[in-house]
Amino acid sequence: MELDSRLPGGPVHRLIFAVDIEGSTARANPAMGELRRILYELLDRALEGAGIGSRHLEPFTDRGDSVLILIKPHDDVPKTLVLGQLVPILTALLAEHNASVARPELRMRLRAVVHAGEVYEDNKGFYGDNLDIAFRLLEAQPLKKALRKAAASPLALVVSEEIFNGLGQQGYIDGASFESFQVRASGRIYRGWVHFPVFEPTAQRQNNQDLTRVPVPGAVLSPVGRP
Ligand SMILES: Nc1nc2c(ncn2[C@@H]2O[C@H](COP(=O)(O)OP(=O)(O)OP(=O)(O)O)[C@@H](O)[C@H]2O)c(=O)[nH]1
Ligand SMILES: [Mg+2]
Repeated sequence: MELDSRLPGGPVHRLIFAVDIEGSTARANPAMGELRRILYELLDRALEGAGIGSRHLEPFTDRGDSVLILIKPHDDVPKTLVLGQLVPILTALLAEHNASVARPELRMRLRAVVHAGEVYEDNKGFYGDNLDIAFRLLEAQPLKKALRKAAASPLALVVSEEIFNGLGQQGYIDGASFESFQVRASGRIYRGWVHFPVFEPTAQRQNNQDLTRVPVPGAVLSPVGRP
């Protein structure tokens, strides 16, 4: 079969990570503006803490109260690093932020999704069925409900079946700490696996900084390695 050379950019394989603020439409615009500033700051700090730099990343896609981050295939950034470092660090930073702000409207809870697959790009941005799946999972009612019920957790993570199976079968995640639900995307049923990351305070993590490639105590994964 001949590929259509007019098709721009793609498919290329990317690790898909996206977050969405819970209840953003209940905020007034000034608070939302502040939350957006905080969200980007925490994402930058979490990425830096996990050792994920601009050379690994596509430009962020802004979605109002949500950000899409696409990570290029790179030996330095295995999926285990995203689940074992990026997500727990972001969760810890959120918890610290929420504990430090007096105004309740500036507290922030996030839903996060991790998926991987081929994506397409044109001069307006990225698209494709794998992004549809990731955002169906991120917007799914069972995930929203799970976060509402978990009042003490600042972040609910959903991983796609591919991620769950890939890492679970290799023993990188504790499958018993994930619960599944189903969504429909592109005419098919997809399963998502929800997890509430356990995290450690930043101070403790900084003490462990020379151990960045070693399992974080209480993080999603054990051990951190390459899938
Ligand atoms: N700028 C921009 N805004 C968007 C985009 N997609 C959605 N929005 C806006 O983002 C806001 C938040 O949407 P939701 O996440 O569905 O609303 P929410 O109140 O946070 O609800 P939950 O996330 O379900 O708790 C809405 O005001 C949308 O109009 C986008 O791609 N760009
Ligand atoms: Mg939202």
